[in-house]
Amino acid sequence: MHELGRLDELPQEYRDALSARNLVPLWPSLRAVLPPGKPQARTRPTYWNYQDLRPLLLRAGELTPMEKAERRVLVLANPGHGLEKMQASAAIYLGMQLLLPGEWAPAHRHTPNAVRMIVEGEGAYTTVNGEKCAMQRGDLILTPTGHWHEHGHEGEKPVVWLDVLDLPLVYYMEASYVIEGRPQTVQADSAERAYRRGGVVPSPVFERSRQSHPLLRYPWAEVRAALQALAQSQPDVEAVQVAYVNPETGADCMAILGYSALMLRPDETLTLPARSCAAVFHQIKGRATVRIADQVFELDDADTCCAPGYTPVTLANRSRTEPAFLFIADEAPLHKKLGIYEVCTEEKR
Ligand code: 1HN
Repeated sequence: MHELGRLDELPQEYRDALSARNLVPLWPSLRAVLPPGKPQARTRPTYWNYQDLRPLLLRAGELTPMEKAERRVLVLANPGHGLEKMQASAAIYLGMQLLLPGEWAPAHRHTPNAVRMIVEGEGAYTTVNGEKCAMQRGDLILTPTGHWHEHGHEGEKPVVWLDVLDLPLVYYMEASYVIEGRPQTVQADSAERAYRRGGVVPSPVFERSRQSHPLLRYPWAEVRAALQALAQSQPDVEAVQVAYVNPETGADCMAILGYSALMLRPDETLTLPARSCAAVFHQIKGRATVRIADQVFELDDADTCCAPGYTPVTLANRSRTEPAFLFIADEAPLHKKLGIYEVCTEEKR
């Protein structure tokens, strides 16, 4: 690929004349916006150790009362994007949120989609459009775009969860905003009971659910049981992985980011093919080694790391006796909708 003309090769009066008319020559920047063979990722392989950040999060609980925070969060920011951008990847935002006993995070709704993966503690809940969702370690709770949500805590010890949002994308689209609300009235029943078992959905004679997000809480006990059953029933399956889906349609549970849980059998090593989308790996339980390009991260309980797109990722269980469970968030639904999704089978030049 030959070199193109540089900006400094153009006469200053010509450049000034262009700028004055809001015009820009393409050729000095063409290689930057269209690099050969493979994108130039800002997203860097990055790792956050939970035991290391936990005291700082608890300290935020002493330094900043809820009234002054609304959401008490330490953002897991990727240095490749600049910390102030609060991005883990191009489309993914990650944050560790702390709620102390008796505290309450007021109701609001916003355009970015959020999910929460519960990390530690008991007795907290999120109410989403009137449905009170208990928060227990490993549970996944959805807060889709436009849904009212507030958090409360009736337990005794601090509760922490990982927030995953598509905020960077929605913000970039100039579509990010919030509406404040009043405390929600809690409904008597939950969708979780209506969608008690996969493969069987409520089917009234007249019509099926038209809700875009019929199920809001995916309890860890059920997801873990599904993984263990899959590992037992299909010992040859390449990856013991389940996707969090809409039980009515089987499609990704959220429109922009995809969510799944993966079990590494004792001693197992698994190489995920490079895909166009970035991904986040969060250790629900166990000890996994995550190799991303030339970086190696040793994940323990509640540790998190992120990988840029177009990069193979190798996961290895460090235990010879216990399974390791990972929660994965990726940008695959977004890439598929945009038509830019790729599984990279051969090495990019
Ligand atoms: C938000 O609404 C929550 O509701 C957490 O818990 C993190 C980060 C950015 C924008 C909105 C929450 C958030 C957020």
